[in-house]
Amino acid sequence: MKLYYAPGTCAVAVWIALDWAGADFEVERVVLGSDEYKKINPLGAVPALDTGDGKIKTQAGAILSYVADKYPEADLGAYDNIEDEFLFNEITAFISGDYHPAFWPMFGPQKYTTSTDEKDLEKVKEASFKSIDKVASRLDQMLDGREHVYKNKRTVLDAYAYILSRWLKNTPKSWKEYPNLNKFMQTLENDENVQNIIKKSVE
Ligand SMILES: N[C@@H](CCC(=O)N[C@@H](CS)C(=O)NCC(=O)O)C(=O)O
Repeated sequence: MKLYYAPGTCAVAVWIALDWAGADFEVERVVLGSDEYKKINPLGAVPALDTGDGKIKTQAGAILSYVADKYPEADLGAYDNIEDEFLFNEITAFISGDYHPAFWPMFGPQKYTTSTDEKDLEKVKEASFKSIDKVASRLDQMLDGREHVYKNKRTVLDAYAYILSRWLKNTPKSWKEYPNLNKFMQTLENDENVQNIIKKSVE
């Protein structure tokens, strides 16, 4: 199995999840949007996972769910009943569909305006800070009274929320300013395995 990744991206969450699952996998660093990588994922985005069946898997939320299902002994997914599975899918959709996209204008302001003026690009970034604060506040609320994103257990969603929340350091409000998120982040910041993966991913 091979994970395609780029440093600092949501693909590193998949790397952590595969590690937690005890999976046998290799990683390949790619250049986002390059012609070469578009042969793997036509959208040029990471993550992409090659599980060897001739079909490349994409979309972080779907891949993380796949990892949880493929390695049940690692117990990284939802509890087995319809309400708990719904909650897991709801949180996944929040992270993929609300949390992650809130950061896009900050990382790529040129995609959100036809202007090339630096001041206009800065304004797009500034506008994103409000949306980012909204979703980060929601995540903080979800973490109230618990150590994990999903209920009381470690799941692949912890890796997902952790990697994306590290991006808050590029906004005026770091994750330290969201009390529950801060506690959650500290736990993963102190996790040696997680930090080793982050180090390896930038090498
Ligand atoms: N919907 C995709 C979005 C993936 C995505 O935006 N990945 C970012 C890195 S975190 C990326 O590769 N951006 C480069 C690009 O889209 O060109 C998913 O959830 O996996």
